[in-house]
Amino acid sequence: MTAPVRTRGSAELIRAEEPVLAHNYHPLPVVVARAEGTWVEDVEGQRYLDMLAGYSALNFGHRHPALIEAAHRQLDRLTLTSRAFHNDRLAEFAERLAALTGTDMVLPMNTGAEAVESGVKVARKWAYDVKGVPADRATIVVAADNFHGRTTTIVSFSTDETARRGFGPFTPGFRVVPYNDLAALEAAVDETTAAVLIEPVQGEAGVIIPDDGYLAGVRELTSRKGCLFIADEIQSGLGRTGRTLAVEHESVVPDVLLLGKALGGGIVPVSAVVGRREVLGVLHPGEHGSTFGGNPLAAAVGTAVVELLETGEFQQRAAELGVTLREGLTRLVGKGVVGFRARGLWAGVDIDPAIGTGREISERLMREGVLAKDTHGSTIRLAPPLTITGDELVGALGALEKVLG
Ligand code: IF1
Repeated sequence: MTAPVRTRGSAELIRAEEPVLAHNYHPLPVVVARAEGTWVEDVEGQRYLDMLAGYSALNFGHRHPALIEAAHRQLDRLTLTSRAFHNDRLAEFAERLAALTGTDMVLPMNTGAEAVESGVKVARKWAYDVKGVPADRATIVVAADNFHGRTTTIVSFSTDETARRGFGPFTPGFRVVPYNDLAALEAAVDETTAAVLIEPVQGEAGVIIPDDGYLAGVRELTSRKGCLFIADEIQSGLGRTGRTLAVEHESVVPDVLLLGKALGGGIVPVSAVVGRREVLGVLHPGEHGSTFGGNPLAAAVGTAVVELLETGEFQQRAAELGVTLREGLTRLVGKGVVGFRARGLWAGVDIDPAIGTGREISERLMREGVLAKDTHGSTIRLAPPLTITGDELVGALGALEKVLG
């Protein structure tokens, strides 16, 4: 007889984690046991509206039926081959992702950080093999207050001391300039520059939206100076801002796009570097790889995600409900909200510090049945699944108004 499933309560489970789980997070005191759509349920059966959506990994809500069906179907056929062999899912995933993003070539990876690391390696190799930069001299220009992941090379170019402290020595070859500053970027790009790597909207920094024209300016500058424009759309992409890609708000086409999070539908880690064949074509057999990159389960789920995005329905929903989000936040300015930035179903909301820290506001929202997360200081991030209904969104805004009152 199989052992009965031991159902420990939330408090007991939180206590049980303490001695055995690394303390690299400070989670809200909620223990989620099941979820569907925009709602999660804790161990005691208490329901919460999810306004974080896995930091934009759950754009299609928890356990979207089409994605779960694709996963179940593939689980019953084939889950992993490694890329030592072909599998029957990968071609369609690559074809449809390239078509969705308007690119020629796809490098399938797993996590966002792996896509960023792969983008750095491809840009450097392009600089040596195509642009002619002398060996080991390539530079990549990034923005201050960036967030691109947690690996040692990526935190090498972070400007967040908490993300860097204790992890040196760091990878050289990166230059940091202020975000949203084309003059500074112009001064930093020279003949050694392989690429400019930026987020079209800076997520962790607090949903920082650049001035109109900035992305177009980066595109013009990188084209003129002969280096690559790499857009990290891992958080901003795949419908979040009301478009398939956030760069579409300025009709800009980067050379390389980094995708992740929602590409795996909130089911399996799926990321990808997509771009022009001239760039991704610098990789040859044996030069880069990953055990799980492009695995058939990831490809099957990734294809189902692309299929959801091909209709434009989720992008439309984010754009339309983004109006409700903006209107609701505008009404709260002066009532505890000192300012906000919003694009599509994504907002960074600056709370009056006198009312509380972002963490304290998140804890109060939790008690109102809404899960959200602070970024820094007194800023909270709102990024619900794109499946949220207008009524649910209005309810979440009502909860925010209540906790600010
Ligand atoms: C954590 C932050 C968000 C990302 C962008 C690459 C990655 C991320 C623009 C790396 C990942 C995650 C990491 C996660 C929380 C979350 C986060 F708060 F950390 F900064 F979203 F803003 N590029 N962001 O946002 O992707 O390797 O994680 O798959 O580290 O706590 P990953």
